[in-house]
Amino acid sequence: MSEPTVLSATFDILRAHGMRTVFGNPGSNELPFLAGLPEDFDYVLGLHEGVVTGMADGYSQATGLPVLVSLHAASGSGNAMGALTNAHYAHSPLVVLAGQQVRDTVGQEVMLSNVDAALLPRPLVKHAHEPLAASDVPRAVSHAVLEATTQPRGPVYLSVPYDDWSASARTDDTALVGRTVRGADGPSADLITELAARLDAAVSPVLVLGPDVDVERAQAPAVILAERLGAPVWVAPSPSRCPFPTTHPHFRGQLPTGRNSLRERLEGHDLIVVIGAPVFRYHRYEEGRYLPEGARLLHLTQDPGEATRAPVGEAVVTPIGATLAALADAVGDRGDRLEPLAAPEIRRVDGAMTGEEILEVLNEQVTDRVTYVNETTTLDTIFIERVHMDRPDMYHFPASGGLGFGLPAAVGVALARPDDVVVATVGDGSANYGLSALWTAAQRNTRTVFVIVNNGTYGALRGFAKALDALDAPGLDVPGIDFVSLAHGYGVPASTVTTQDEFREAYAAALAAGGPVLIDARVVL
Ligand code: TZD
Ligand code: CA
Repeated sequence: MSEPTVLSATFDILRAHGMRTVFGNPGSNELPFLAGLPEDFDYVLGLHEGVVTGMADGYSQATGLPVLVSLHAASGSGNAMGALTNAHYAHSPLVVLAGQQVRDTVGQEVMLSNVDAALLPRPLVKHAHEPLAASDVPRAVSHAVLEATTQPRGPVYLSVPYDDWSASARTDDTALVGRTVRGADGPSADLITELAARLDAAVSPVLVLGPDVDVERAQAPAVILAERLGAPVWVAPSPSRCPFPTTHPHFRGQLPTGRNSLRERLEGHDLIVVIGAPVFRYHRYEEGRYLPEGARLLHLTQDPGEATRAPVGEAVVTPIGATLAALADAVGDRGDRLEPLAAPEIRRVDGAMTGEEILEVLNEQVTDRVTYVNETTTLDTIFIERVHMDRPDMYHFPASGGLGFGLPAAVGVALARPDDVVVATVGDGSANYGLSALWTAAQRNTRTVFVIVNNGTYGALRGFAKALDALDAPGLDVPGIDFVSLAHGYGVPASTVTTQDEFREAYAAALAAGGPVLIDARVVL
């Protein structure tokens, strides 16, 4: 066997962490790394770094594993920054490996030097580094992966000069392969007893659940907790995942993103228990108080940053899954069960299709092998309220609101779950930020149904323009985009539909297809 090199030691570490699927877009600096890629690794090429990173984000969310992203120097990293905002707020453990020029030429700023590499991706990564010597690269790779996967999880960044890869590895680098990092203990018996007593003492508790409940696969204990408390359940604003079955009778919907409208929904409750979400991820600015009169807020999160920056409430930093499971057991059963809300009216317009009618068809044709990726900014709130999702891990939305996640993440989820169908409902505006993911979908023949919810405009911005008295703003419409031709250009079969019946038929065929299909669904705003 040949002497271990920095490169071979790196692949051993990646393999030990289950990181054999690499998403990338290459350049000269990365070629020495890529040329050594072992046969059991799979390099998934994306044509733009935002798409590469979005695919990796989807793949990581669907597998729960850290994922290596190979990017080209500063320019490739720069292109990935928008997608990194989503990975950051989704707590996705992406390990971004950026290729650097030859170590001793970076100071001269030769072409494709990544000057001040560790500074570049801040503040979107929790850790950024460029090792000071080739011999430190394997340790730095191990460090980066452990940092990404330790709570709060999130993307990290490592810049490696390309002449480092062929250097000899240190003998004790082999020990890096077995390293793990665990948090301190889970929730203590004392903590659970104290929290359960607070919940039992509340007259009218309400649960507000966030994406980390879904990340931790803790929907089942959340259901038990809600039932035993007789408590309604809301999804915290701007959710990137769906933490509670939307078909459950206690489900009340998604909290709005403005202070006043949110507070009004929680009126009448004396204890608001927020689990696995920030308090709160507001979007629309409304001057007003955070909580209803007399209400207390208890915040259970595993992100110390979420805990420290919240404007109200009492926070406990604790693992969400274990805490929910213990609390579900510990609280008393009040015997109160809630009636489900009445089904909402579906808006219909003569001779045209509405977005709500699209969601209706998703419900008609749902199977237990569907995952949704949604990036329709006018349907974002009602998607969770209306679409029947009775399984965990069934819904993704860009976690920071940074568009360009939908199409790439759908491809990433589909690559991670080849037996499922991923349905990506994406606005006609949003689609353009990640369009070239269609190419990877075609090349990999992923089972993805891309539904372009096409209203010809940046619909959400029209709503904001009204609220902000900025209706004269230019650049709000996006007419003249031929998605069918674009899809064909990337190798994806596509058609246009203009009525709900046409959509119903096209959608059924797309679900049954063995590969990617795009439906350009024309809707009225
Ligand atoms: N650029 C990026 C990367 N992210 C963003 N969030 C925006 C711009 C701003 N933006 C929004 O926040 S919503 C939106 C934009 C441009 C309109 C999206 O239009 P759409 O969806 O066609 O995808 P709707 O349903 O018509 O709103
Ligand atoms: Ca639109």
